[in-house]
Order: sequence, then structure tokens, then C-alpha cells
Amino acid sequence: MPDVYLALGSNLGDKRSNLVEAIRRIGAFATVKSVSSFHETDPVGFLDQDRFLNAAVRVSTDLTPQDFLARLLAVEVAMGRVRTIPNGPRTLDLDILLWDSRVIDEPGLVVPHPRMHQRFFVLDPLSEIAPQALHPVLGRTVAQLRDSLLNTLP
Ligand code: PH2
Ligand code: MG
Ligand code: MG
Repeated sequence: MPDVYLALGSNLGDKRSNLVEAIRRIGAFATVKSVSSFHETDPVGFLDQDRFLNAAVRVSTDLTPQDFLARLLAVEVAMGRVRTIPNGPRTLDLDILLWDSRVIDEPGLVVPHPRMHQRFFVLDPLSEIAPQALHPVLGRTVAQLRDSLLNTLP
């Protein structure tokens, strides 16, 4: 089964329970293999909102990427996600970062996640559980991407 890496984020309500509950729900349709620590992060993009709690998980699944994504979106909705402002506040955001070494580019499903290499709130937790995972487009490991991004931050 493929190794799939996900990013989790929450900045509304009880952020920690939102992430814990999301991981529990993902466990109903995938095998959760590892979970990073939870990182408190400053908002990126839309700045006038509460701090986030971010994490990364590794799962394995028999589902197709399309079916798996549909399950993730259903978990977001079941946990009260309402889409208002782009990059704005959310009870739960679940993003597919990597799906083994696959490259997917379809409407609604782009893997590797197109902005993962620019986001420290993604790479920092991901590097805890998958420092050697390879980004199949950039040809660099997660640890390398995290370290070079860290060098460009103010
Ligand atoms: N998610 C965004 C936009 N900005 N900032 C942080 N710190 N954490 C996030 O998860 C996040 C964000 C859109 O998905
Ligand atoms: Mg996101
Ligand atoms: Mg998302």
C-alpha cells in the first residue's frame, strides 16, 4: 500500500480536539502509521485570524487518491468546515501532500501539494515523521526543503 502524507490544520474552536478527532475519523478508512507533534503556527496568507495548530500524518490506504480525497473532504464538512474567505479561518483543513512518488494533476487534486515546499507550517511537522521522503517533482527530501525554506525566512 502507498505511503500517503497529509497536512492537518485548525484555527477555530478547540484546535487540539479538532486534530485528534480528525485523525480518529481518518482511521476509519485508512491506517494511520505515524503522527507528528502539534505545532502552533502564525497564520500565513490571510493574517487577520487566530493562530493555527498544524500537524502531519502518514497513512496507508487501498483507496484511490480521488476516493481518499472525497473521504477527507467529507471529514472536513462533518467537522463543521465552512468555506468563506480563501486561506481564512477553518475548524479543519486536510490536505494531501504526497502520495508515494506519484504526480497527479487534475481539477481539485494536485499532488504533491503545489505549495507544500513554501510552507514552513507544513514542512516542519512533516520533517518530524518523513525527513527522507522525496518530493517527486523537486527531487529533494522533505528535510532539505524544510532547511532551505528556513534559511529564506526572516
Ligand atoms: N492554512 C492555510 C493558510 N494559512 N497558516 C497556517 N499557519 N497554517 C495553516 O494550516 C494555514 C495557514 C490554507 O490552507
Ligand atoms: Mg490547506
Ligand atoms: Mg485544503
